[in-house]
Amino acid sequence: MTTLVIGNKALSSWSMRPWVMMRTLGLTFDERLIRLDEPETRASIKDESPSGLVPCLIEEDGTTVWDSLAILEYLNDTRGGVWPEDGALRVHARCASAEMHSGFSSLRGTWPMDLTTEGARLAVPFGVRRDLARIFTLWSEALSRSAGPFLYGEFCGADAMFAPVVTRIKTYGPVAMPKACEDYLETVWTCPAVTEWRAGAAKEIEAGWYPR
Ligand SMILES: N[C@@H](CCC(=O)N[C@@H](CS)C(=O)NCC(=O)O)C(=O)O
Repeated sequence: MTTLVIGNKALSSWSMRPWVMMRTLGLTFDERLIRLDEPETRASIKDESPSGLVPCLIEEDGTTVWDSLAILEYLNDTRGGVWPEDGALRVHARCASAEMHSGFSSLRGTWPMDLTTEGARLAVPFGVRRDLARIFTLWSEALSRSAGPFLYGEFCGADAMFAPVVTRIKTYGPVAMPKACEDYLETVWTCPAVTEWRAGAAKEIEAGWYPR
């Protein structure tokens, strides 16, 4: 069976992306969770993933895909359904996903995904504000082209890429944004795959993984 190697559900934003996509596509896969920030984390991940990072998808035939966006592209090639069918929407979705993958470093660095601290209400420094403004522009463009409820209509790879932005805003916000973006935020936060991921994070908290 296909295996997806991931990190903690409360913390690993890059793992969340392919996981929610695979769940939404209804794919059957084994999940192998390696706890981050433990003395043996690096060695355990290195046994599975050539980059020493999660996520990493491993097929039964040994095919190994070790990067979140590469996993989405691989899933699209092998299973289909990751990107919108409409060509213009597909280009936009891929550009938005690439921009998320390579950019928004202030948002990612200052507001790390952390589902253990819901309601943390951090300050919104300039870099975060600038990144969020660009993200809301992207979301607004996509939603006006597709009419929602997800960025390009149905849940697709771009929604998976932005899902950890939704959780960050839920954790550290509120943040003012256009109404269409607010609706989108709730759509992602409550969709089945993201709800299931959050339930997994809640179990980690209950199990005492994050002592205060
Ligand atoms: N560009 C990579 C980034 C992967 C990444 O940074 N993963 C983090 C967890 S979210 C990791 O594996 N960290 C290993 C560690 O903390 O030892 C991707 O898109 O998959």
